[in-house]
Amino acid sequence: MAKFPEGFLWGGATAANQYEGGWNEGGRGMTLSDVTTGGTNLTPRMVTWKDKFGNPHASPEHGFSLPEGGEYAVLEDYYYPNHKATDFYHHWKEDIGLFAEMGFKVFRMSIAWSRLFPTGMEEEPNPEGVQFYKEIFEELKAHGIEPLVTIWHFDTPLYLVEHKGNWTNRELIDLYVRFAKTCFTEFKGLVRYWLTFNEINNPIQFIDFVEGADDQSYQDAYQTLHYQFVASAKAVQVGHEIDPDNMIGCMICGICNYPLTPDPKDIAKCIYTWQRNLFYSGDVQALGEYPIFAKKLWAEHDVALDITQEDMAILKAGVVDFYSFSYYMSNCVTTHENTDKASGNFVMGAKNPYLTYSDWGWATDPEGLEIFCRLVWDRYHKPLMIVENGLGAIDKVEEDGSIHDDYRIDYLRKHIEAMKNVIGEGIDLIGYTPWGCIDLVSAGTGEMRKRYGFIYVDMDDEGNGSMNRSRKDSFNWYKHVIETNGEEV
Ligand code: P53
Repeated sequence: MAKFPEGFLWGGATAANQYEGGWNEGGRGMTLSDVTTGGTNLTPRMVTWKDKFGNPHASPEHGFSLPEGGEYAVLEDYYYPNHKATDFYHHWKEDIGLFAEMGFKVFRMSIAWSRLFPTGMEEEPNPEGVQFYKEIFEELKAHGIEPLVTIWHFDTPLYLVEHKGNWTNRELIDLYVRFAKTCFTEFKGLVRYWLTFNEINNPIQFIDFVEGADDQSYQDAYQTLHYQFVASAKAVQVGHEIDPDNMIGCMICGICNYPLTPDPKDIAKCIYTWQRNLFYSGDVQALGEYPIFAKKLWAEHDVALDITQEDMAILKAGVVDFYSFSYYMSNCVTTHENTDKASGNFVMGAKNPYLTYSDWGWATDPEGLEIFCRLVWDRYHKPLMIVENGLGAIDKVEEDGSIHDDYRIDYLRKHIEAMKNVIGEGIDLIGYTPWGCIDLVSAGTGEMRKRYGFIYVDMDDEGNGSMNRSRKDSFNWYKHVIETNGEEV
């Protein structure tokens, strides 16, 4: 029976915009999530804004771009779940204490760009922001917990989105690099493990969700990716210069794709999906150059990218040290008419009759995790880290305050067994940080009720609740898993 290696990094994962809160405290600037409302499984989150006459509007977030003269706005009649999120800002000491109680070796969190650079344009970082994170990293160290820091987790400062054209503007590269360099410098000696961009492949992976996506949408998605690849590669170089001990990884949204039928057309479409959604980004970040099929992908939508010779050299010199990914589910692709669709947030493939689905339409598939690990290991030969995994579910608090989340334990157990299998095959898997180790706001729907945590936070979709923390059954279960280094799951 395979064993987890000594020093395996067990822990949990979060992100600033979904967990931290304190949106208007400590000198923090705004991000897009501060003007995004809550949604549900099947109704989109809305972005709120004012037109040039000052009239208020709310528009579905996907594919939204601000009309001429408009500006993003926080409107009175709406609730914005990310403002307070689950308030790490005021609970960090208590929360880190709970992570330590579970025996975490690593804790994944992100640094809010707009807390260090409120608009993204400042020359110097906001000292209060730097101090905030420094104290957190020191607290983690005091508990023997290694921080794993995501530099960008979807939260570009709103100013850059509104006034600079977001990531379709080359200027964002240097602004990001200044931010990343600040992180490497200020937190040197405290943080060793870094991820440059969370789920960098999403703009192209989820483009099929953007209603009315046209060639311009593809142009923007591929250009965004290119500038982020260059920014990431520059950050990797800078990070290594500042501290050669830094381990800097990419982070890919890992979905395992299957063909629905043995029709060769379905197989071809499945391979295409792996290439476009996964290998396109992974190859650039882990191998340092665009794959051969990139040209074909661009040509499909008449995409003409701004790529310079210098960019190519930067990509080559900024290859990541390890490959990290999120893994929640698999997906079926087909060229055939099919009426049995899996539906939910970020899911629209054919339904897989061999799998069960979560309340949000995500297919539980631990076997898919094994397949994913084998494919990316064979391709990159870089250490792998699973930096998100978990089951979003509604939890019931019993009268005595206990929470019996055996469905979550069951999901995680199966995925840990899958990890054990691939480790047994010789794959170098170095860590596991299940998502939302403490309850936080869902990225896809903005809901609180879609919970992932070992730790429950008393807060609902409308913003009512005490923010009190409590241990779910999974808390003690995971503590035991870590204690036995995965021997007893
Ligand atoms: P939520 C879609 C599909 C897979 C992963 O997602 C995704 C998304 C975007 O929603 O994102 C990652 O909160 C992301 C986290 C996010 C987590 O998955 O929609 O890195 O920020 O919270 C779970 O249930």
